[in-house]
Amino acid sequence: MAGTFEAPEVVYEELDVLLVGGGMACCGTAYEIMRWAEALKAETGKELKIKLVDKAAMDRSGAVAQGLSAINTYIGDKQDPADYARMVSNDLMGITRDDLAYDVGRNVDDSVHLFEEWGLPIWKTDAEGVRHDGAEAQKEGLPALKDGGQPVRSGKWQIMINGESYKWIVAEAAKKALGLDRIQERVFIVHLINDKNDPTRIAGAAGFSVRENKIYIYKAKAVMLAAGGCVNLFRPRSVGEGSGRAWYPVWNAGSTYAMAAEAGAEMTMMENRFVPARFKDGYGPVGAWFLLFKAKATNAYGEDYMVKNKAMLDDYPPYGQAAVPASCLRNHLMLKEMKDGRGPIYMDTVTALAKLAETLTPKEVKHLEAEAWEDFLDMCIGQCGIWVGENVDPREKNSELMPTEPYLLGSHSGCCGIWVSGPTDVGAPTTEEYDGVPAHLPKGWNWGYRSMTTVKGLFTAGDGVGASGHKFSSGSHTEGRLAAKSMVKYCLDNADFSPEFDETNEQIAETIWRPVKTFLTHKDYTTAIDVNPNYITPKMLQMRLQKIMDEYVAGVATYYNTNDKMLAVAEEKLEMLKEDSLKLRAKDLHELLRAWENYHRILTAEAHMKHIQFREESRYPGFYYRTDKNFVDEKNWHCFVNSIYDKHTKKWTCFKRKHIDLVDKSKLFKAAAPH
Ligand code: SFD
Ligand code: AMP
Repeated sequence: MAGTFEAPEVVYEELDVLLVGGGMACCGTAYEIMRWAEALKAETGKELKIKLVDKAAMDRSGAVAQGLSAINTYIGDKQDPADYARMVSNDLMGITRDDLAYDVGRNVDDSVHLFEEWGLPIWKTDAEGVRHDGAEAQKEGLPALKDGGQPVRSGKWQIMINGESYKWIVAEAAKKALGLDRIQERVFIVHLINDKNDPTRIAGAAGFSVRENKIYIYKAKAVMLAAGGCVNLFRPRSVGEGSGRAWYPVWNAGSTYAMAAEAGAEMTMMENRFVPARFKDGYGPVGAWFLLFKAKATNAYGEDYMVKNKAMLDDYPPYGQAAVPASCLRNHLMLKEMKDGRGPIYMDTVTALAKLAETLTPKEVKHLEAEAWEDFLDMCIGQCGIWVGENVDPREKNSELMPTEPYLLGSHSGCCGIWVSGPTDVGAPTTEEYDGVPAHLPKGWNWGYRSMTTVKGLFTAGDGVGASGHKFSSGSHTEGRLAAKSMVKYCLDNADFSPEFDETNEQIAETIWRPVKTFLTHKDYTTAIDVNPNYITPKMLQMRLQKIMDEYVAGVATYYNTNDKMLAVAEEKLEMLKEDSLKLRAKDLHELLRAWENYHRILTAEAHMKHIQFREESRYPGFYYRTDKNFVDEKNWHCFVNSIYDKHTKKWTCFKRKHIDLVDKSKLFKAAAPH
């Protein structure tokens, strides 16, 4: 019977594997898992019941929705995975898991080759050294990457694509592999469910349809949780008519981090954040400008702050000595100019394009100019609107850059996320053993199944995996694929396990629908639907969260500064906000979505605040500063900060985990510096 808003239908399904999310990572899992599931069926006759649920429509869901114009991780034949692990570590101030980065590095090209096979046009350099965009390269029949075709590199790790339809292409392959019957779109997962008999094990997940009055409850042995990063937990720079614009997608609402934490998974590096420098107001990407067009950013007086403020890098040995300073340090040098009143900051597009015209043919220049527009059209259409609206011709007028509000993510230039089990064959063999197999990784880095969290049966990938950033679209897909294989193995090894929920179906349904009930119970108390002492609207709650984070947890309002006292204020206010979230109202399904997204944001924000509070240093200058501990303290804090949340007491416990380099990092630094 179809449900009503007052009494939703409850749909219950028993599965072996549930995939939560339909972005790059889950598309990777979806593509890969069927191969292993079919092999399992051939061998044992057992058919795994698999389902993917996405809160949106896979063709355009997740961070790649608008498309991209570069694949930021492609190793190619001139570098190796260890170089990649080194770069990842350097950009994230030395604290990343080399095992995870190396594993992505040695597998990522295979995903890129698949994208090309599925039809993604990739720019190529021909035998004469002439560049062809993706469409032209296809038309000219230039060799595929896997057959030795040479990509056009925008940077050392990045390759150019014609990527407006990137997500369509990747989703199509995932859908084809999985089959449409195994996909349920427009279902928002609200929380994961633990096993009744073993709280450290996963038993399923529950959510609701954002189109129909239906609650979905899934029982599953293994769950892939890859629901992206977290946006809009800080007050954004965009206000008024620009409100809603952000750099990372607003629909990535911290679901991955919040749900994993509530299920008891160990989190890692939740203090890390990404504050991208972006074209002001439109949030347009800068990578192509810096790397492909070789543009420089300057202060208002035309001075290159990377040169002018270079000495500031010496405050951060050894990271300051790296050939390419970390993204946060680049921000650090930029912020100096802004704070000292020498803003605005500009991307010097005029000089860059004029310089290119000196060496390129007119046809090539025309093509690059078109690419400057297409870069935005591919992945940030709003920025084109601003260029058009403000009469910007990049050959004649420079554009302002601005450091944005902070974002939490684990796949782009950030590394917050969940602590996962690493590969079994990376690192030096140790004397430890795991289930009789000699261990390769430091203690606590591997517990058998690649990409499994510390909750048995719960896996993650992409933005979900902590301590290993710079995976981007291709690396996230790769991680999804790597997890697929171990998820099938987990199901095989746990064939006799039958999950039991630690809460009843009635309790689950009641929790999910609580904001609706709150609304229906109290709506007639006032005549103005949004003004009511008995409930809080999702929008109001979001503003309250953003204000707390902005003003006390190093948002743009304080130039990314915070201190122990401000964090203590935030701690108290967030706790009260979490309490008040029980009063969220939902007047329709759209608000129900917003209500739960904001609940996920609160938990993510709380984790971020607690980790910054615990780490008594400023590990990421330019992303945030603890003014009471405004230094990088290699001696005491060259370590992971991990945490566990207790869903019953609603308390976080933070602790240190030892960091070990598996790849030699000395190559990174020009001068030998103490490490
Ligand atoms: O210009 C639920 N990214 C770039 N990657 C590149 O390779 N090249 C670039 O050029 C990149 N750039 C870039 C990028 C992203 C954005 C937004 C811009 C520019 C403007 C990064 C990648 O896009 C990113 O690394 C990956 O997409 C991460 O993959 P993944 O799978 O971890 O996240 P996702 O793709 O966002 O997917 C999330 C999915 O979860 C769903 N979802 N489903 C059910 N229940 C819930 N509660 C859910 N919550 C979320 C979503 O719908 C989605 O399907 S540039 O900056 O460098
Ligand atoms: P972005 O557009 O800033 O997201 O960057 C896209 C890619 O270019 C990412 O791999 C970044 O790490 C890299 N990148 C961006 N700006 C710079 C820069 N100034 N120097 C080196 N790499 C950069």
